[in-house]
Amino acid sequence: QIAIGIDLGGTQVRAALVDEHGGILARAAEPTDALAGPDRVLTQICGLTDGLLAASNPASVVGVGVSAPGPLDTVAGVASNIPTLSGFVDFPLKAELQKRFPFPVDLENDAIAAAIGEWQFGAGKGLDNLVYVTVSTGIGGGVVSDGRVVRGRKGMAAHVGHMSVVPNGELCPCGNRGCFEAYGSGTAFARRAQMRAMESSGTTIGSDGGAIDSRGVFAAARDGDRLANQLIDEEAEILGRGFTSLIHIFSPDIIVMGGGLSHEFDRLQPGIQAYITQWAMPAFKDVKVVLAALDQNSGLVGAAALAFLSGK
Ligand code: BMX
Ligand code: ZN
Repeated sequence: QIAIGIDLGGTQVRAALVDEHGGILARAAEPTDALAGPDRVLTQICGLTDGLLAASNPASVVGVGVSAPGPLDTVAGVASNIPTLSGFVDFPLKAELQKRFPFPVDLENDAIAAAIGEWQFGAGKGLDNLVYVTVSTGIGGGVVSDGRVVRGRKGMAAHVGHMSVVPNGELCPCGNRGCFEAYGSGTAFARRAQMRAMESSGTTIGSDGGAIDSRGVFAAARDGDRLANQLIDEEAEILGRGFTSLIHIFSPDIIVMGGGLSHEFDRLQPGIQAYITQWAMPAFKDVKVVLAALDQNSGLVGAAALAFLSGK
């Protein structure tokens, strides 16, 4: 038995045939035609899956799981407004997908899909309680509690990036100020690096005149740049503070960190863990932050896992 996983993102549409153990049997991807509207994007999804199915001709497909950027009402199956994909406004994504596939279609918010992938096949395999956090352009989350996926009203639970952490703080893309995402995301980290590099002398950050991104800051830190190392320590503290709140709220066995910034997990982890050890309440201090095991495939494989889970 196999399932089809689709990861619809603002930059790439990816599709994979996945087996019951989370193994990727075949995969295909292309840049999302993000400005062309839903019809074109749905055609892309079908084109990729048709190609995969034609090439491997699997005996039985249990279903198609689709991960898409939130907030997505997965109960109604409607995308109310996907900022990175034009025309996805009050769009009945699930029904439109179902029209095009002869298999059952499941829809999931991207970070919840990634949490499911890590839970079923990755860093959280065999555990009943985990919080997955993606630290990337924004900060997203997914929660498994008591062996069940927490979906909440409209299937939009675990938007952990929008916990307010600073009164009247930095403006967040959601419109509020002071959200965890506005401080801890890769975007926020790069912006802070940019500002502080301008104010300080003796740093190599931005010295080549190019745009400052988080990768460059980590590279500078490895070369011994003091400001870069300080910025990273601060980022680890911000993440540690947010994760500590999540630990208190959900009492997970582990926190799984994914997303672009998790590529620097080894550098960030000690600071994050130190924050938790210092500030979590005594009974929570031993909760570990671990790296997502499926890397950028958590959502893709998690989407496919939806099909297996709903078949049970
Ligand atoms: C935002 C929100 C979440 C998402 C998170 C991480 C939108 C479009 N997205 O908080 O639904 O999970 O960003 O997104 O409002 P990423 O693109 O950084 O992975
Ligand atoms: Zn916000």
